[in-house]
Amino acid sequence: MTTYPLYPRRRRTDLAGFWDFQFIPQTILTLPDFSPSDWPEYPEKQAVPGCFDAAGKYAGARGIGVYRRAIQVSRKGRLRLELGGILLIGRIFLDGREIGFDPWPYSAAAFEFEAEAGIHELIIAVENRLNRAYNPLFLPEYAFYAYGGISRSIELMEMPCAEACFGRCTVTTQDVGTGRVRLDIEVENGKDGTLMPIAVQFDSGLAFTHNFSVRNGICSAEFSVPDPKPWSPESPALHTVRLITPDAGDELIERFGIRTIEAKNAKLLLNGKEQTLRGFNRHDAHPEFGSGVPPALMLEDLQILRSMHCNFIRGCHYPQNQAFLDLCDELGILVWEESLGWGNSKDCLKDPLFHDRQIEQTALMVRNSRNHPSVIIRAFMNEVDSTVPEARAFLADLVKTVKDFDTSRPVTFASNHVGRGDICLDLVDIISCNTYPGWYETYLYEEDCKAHVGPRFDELEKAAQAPGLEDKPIIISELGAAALFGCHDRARIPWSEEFQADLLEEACRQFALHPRFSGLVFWQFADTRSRIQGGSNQARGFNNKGVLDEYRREKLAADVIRKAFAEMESRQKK
Ligand code: ADA
Repeated sequence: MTTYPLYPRRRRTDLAGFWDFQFIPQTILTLPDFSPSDWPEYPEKQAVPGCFDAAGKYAGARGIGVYRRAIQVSRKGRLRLELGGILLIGRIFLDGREIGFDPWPYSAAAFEFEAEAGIHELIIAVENRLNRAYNPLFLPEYAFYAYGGISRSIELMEMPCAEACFGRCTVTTQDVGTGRVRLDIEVENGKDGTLMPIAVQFDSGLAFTHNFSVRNGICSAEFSVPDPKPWSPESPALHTVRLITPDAGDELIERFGIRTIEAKNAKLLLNGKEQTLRGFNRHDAHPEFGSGVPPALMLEDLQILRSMHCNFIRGCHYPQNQAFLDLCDELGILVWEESLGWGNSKDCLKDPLFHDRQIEQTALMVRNSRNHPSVIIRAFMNEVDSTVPEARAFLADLVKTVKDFDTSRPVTFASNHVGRGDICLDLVDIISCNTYPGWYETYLYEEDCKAHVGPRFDELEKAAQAPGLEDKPIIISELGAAALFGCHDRARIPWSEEFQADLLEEACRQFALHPRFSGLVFWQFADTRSRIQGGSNQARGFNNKGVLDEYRREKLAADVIRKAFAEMESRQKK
């Protein structure tokens, strides 16, 4: 599925479809030892995008999925293979020669190579084996299921032979009222210190030529968008900018929204106006498709969230599908996007390969999602052990990675140590609390579990008043309780739909009593498969804290939240 940016003058082939496929179990071979010539038989077919291990013959299998198809190249030259995200890591071969290694699960990444005109054989071998040594980004202890496959879009692009060609153009709002934006255009082969006349057109307005001076391969200037319409959840207006190189050899269209987002005076301000976040954590997952969620399901999820009066999604716990972000832009859903991490310990933080891959994937995420107005928060390292000094240096590196490229959005990480030993909160712009009062933090069978919510919220509010933190907004980034779909109980005991509904209702009530909070983001939207080991808390091998089950059937809590969020929304409008 083609997403923004668009390059109308480049030949672009969507490689989605049914690819030849073979599966090599992890007991036989690991990815570094794979060579296509040793494995010439492809007895099966596999859908791309898709996850080979979600359902069907290879459900639950661990090993290497090898995908093959023919590609057609119209003329000799440079090509770019654009992967929307693979799982977990992959090696890419053209006519038997390796042309790329992709160690960044879920991340959009591009691989360039040269080829002659004609038909070529493309092979992508992806491995879903959990291996700390060479895939430190997805570790065995992560609580959600590690699916495998070419799970997102895949496209082949023939690069222009033109003298200069475009990379991306970053569009940053300078002033919402006047529609002032800054363009930073990446130009390949642009000579530093020279002037480059680039044709610029906003929306369907008049095109004009501007002489940009090239500095470090970037052309920058500010413009006022004609007839500017601000982007907001209530009115998600979008604009486009079309750019054409001097010899008309290349053309780029970026889509953007005119909006600002700030964390200021302990509030979140969207276009200068206080914004309260109402939403859910959402995994990109479904039992039939794994993480290869089809467009129809993305849309359905967003429609359900809308029906619950949500304005926000935390995309847990990895970079989001660009097609999904395009849709959030169009529907006006605010998004927290984070790079892949989960409960990383001190040992992890000391691993140099883990560190480097974290930096690489976070940089990719920030660059890929640069122009989505929906993305208002950048994050990383969910529930890292933020009580240890090693975490400070590590998180500081990640903050720098984001801010070196983009200072226009607040940065955070979801902490499960707020008020309980976190030493890293001063490094980020928003204090984000993962907290489970009445669930993990309770002796479940004897207490009035929901009575724990109020005191915990008091504790979090107090923590946010510590010197140095008092100007930062604070949000509840996770709170939830498990309920088995269809499990009803008159005594409203844990694991029943009634228990979950009561606890989440109390969280909404307490939220209204704690004005210091800027957001309430429940864990989680729908039930999702958890890691194979499951553990005593993961009945059915699922994380059952969804307010919908994995097939998007509502539990009682969904309607409770629908009502509570509707009230919050009308309070905010007043
Ligand atoms: C954590 C974590 C989530 C999920 C949740 C739970 O806080 O961030 O990914 O595992 O707990 O359900 O226990």
